[in-house]
Amino acid sequence: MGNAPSEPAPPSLELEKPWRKFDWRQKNELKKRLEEFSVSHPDVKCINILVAGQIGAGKSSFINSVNNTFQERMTSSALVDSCGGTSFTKELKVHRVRGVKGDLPFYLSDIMGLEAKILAGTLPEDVIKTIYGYVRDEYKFNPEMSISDKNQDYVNDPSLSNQAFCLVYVVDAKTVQYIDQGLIDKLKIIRHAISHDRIPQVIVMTKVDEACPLVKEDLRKIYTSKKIKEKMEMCSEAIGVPVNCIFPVKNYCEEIDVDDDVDVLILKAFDQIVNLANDRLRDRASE
Ligand SMILES: Nc1nc2c(ncn2[C@@H]2O[C@H](COP(=O)(O)OP(=O)(O)O)[C@@H](O)[C@H]2O)c(=O)[nH]1
Ligand SMILES: [Mg+2]
Repeated sequence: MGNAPSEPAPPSLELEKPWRKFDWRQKNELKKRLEEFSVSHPDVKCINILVAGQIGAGKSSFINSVNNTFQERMTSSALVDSCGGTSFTKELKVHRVRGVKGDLPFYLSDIMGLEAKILAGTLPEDVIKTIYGYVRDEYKFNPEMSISDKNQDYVNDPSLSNQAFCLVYVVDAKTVQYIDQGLIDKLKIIRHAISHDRIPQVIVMTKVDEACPLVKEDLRKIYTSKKIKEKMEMCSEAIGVPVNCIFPVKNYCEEIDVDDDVDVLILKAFDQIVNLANDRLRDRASE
């Protein structure tokens, strides 16, 4: 009786070379640049960014993670829903990005979850109206009816400062393969409405730690993980956004201290978001 033939080694989950070049030492440089950021339009003091996505995708956690990075501690300005289920954020909530040395010139607006069913979550019309600045902070969305100009929270004549100059769509890496057609259709309506205005769109893909065991163990494997690369491609195909506009991140959730690797991924995504928004504002200034 000889030895049983050894089982073939399982295929590796890791690529030899990273699929995206990434400098893990750029945290301080990115942070400094964002802390000293100046808005490219003379009439706009702060850039508004709208954060949309499905319930539980990690929108509120992303907003908190951006603040944690700049404040160098855990913050909880956006309430995180750890129970799942229905959307915790039922109203528009605008969050200022704050740093240790003072406020930064950015607002992140947290919007109620966008759901696949026609009458669930925010209506696409409400997302579009929010992007164009027609919806006041703390407006409670009605999933059955879009806000009308009769509503006291309707801004009749929004200024450039009320408008959002980047739409961030938050997607959960664990569930990208199950993105529902109903949701894709809702997103199409939104993208169609804002694309002629060239409002940039970025996808933040969260929960990379839960989507890949390698990454859970070591976040630096995010760009050598086959699984994450696959998820990014699926996401790009389903939503129709190029891979270079998708940023994988791990949000702060269980930590009690900030971490350089978590920070640098969050900062890279945020840097790209504000630069795209600022480019659009610069164009608006010359139109
Ligand atoms: N492991 C992990 N959990 C996350 C991440 N982002 C969010 N979560 C968890 O996912 C749940 C929903 O997050 P939340 O921010 O409330 O989602 P929202 O409904 O889109 O605002 C919470 O339990 C979070 O702690 C992440 O990157 N990794
Ligand atoms: Mg939320």
